[in-house]
Amino acid sequence: MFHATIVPCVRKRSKPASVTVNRHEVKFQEVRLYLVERKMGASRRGFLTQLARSKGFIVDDILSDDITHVVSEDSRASSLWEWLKGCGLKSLSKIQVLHISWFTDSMRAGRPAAVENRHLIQDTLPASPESSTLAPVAAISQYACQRRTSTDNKNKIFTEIIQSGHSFQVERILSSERYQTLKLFTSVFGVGPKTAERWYHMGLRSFSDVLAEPGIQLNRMQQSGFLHYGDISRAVTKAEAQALGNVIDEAVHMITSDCIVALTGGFRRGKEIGHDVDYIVTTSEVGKEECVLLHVINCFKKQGIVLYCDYQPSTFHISKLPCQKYDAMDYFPKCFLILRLEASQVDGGLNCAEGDNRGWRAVRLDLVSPPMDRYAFALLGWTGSTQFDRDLRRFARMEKRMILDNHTLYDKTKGEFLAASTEEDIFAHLGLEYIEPWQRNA
Ligand code: DCT
Ligand code: MG
Repeated sequence: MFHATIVPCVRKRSKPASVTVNRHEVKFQEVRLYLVERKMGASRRGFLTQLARSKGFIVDDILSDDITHVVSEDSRASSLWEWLKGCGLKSLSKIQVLHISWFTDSMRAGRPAAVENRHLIQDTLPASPESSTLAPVAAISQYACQRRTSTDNKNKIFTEIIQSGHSFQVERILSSERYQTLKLFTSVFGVGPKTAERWYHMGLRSFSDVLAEPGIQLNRMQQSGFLHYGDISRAVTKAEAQALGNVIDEAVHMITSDCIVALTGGFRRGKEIGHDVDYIVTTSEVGKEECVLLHVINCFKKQGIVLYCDYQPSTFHISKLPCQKYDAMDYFPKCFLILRLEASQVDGGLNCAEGDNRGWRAVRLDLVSPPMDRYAFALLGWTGSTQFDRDLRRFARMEKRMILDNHTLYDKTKGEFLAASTEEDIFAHLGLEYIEPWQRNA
């Protein structure tokens, strides 16, 4: 909430621009700014006001219906909008509510900058209790969790940027030797940005450079990454993901009928291809999930289909919650695998390189086993997309004072965990309209 002393009460201005404005030549009659003092502070507000006026902008000290642009340094949309709505303006919908970045862009340009999406501070408050929490159709919410993004309209905004002439700098970076080399190295399973950077600084530029360098000791993961590079850098199809589901089903049903095998990741979001396959494997008996996962891995090993296996036991403990680490891996037992998938198991055959008649291919598979009371959170997190998850967490933190991760949802205001047995429950706790998995392709 905004403090009463810094929030000027709204009065209909009887006179046009203030006296101070008249000391400067007004160049932009059609633009009238109001700078929100909260977060900005009185002295910075005074300085920015003078700066803008010296460049020919009209800046009013009082918020009124004459204002065209409200500029705020506080990006917490909900408290800003709560205050704006309480100001009794007649035509708030006509006012652009903008982040300070629009102001600095305008000062730099010496004229009002064109309003871009990134400048907007969207109204995230519901207009009335029963109304939709999705952003109005015309405005695009800054949060991916308030947008419905199917697989066919991914990256539309970025593509627009590219087409509208800002691509020059982007293209220069993308075509640089450093970028291309890092991209090549990080495409190997087990090679992260740090290792890629180290190899680049050693003067290495190709896989043969890396493999011929005596000073490099590849770990087990990287060895498998190079060994199966051709297969695991080729896309996995939906049919192959489903075939892996059957393989997991068979293994899991050998020990218990009380089990859940659920496809997550990109394929649950309706993608036709992916870089790997992600499944949740668990049981409704809390505490038994780790056994189920170990059993599945053992089954795979007995069948001779494990090409690589990195099992990570549970590090889950209630005292670690809520997890404050942003973007951290979750604590559930999980396993990163490379499996051998037979052509005969896949509807329509394998996605193989031309001329490849081995009759099998290597595929990356991730398995995670959350205890059943955490299932909804794990399913939501592992379904992604990564960007959707990030925005959902950011929305929870910034707009609701809640902490969301793959284990739980914690309400900081109430000081309590909010239980959920379905994804719908989680969206409801956050006051968001439910977004279907295939609409989470942000
Ligand atoms: N995820 C997570 N915690 C992490 C990393 C990822 O919860 N530390 C989630 C986000 C998406 C999901 O797991 C699956 O990850 P990926 O397989 O990397 O993403 P994807 O959307 O399935 O992409 P692809 O289709 O290329 O596999
Ligand atoms: Mg995936």
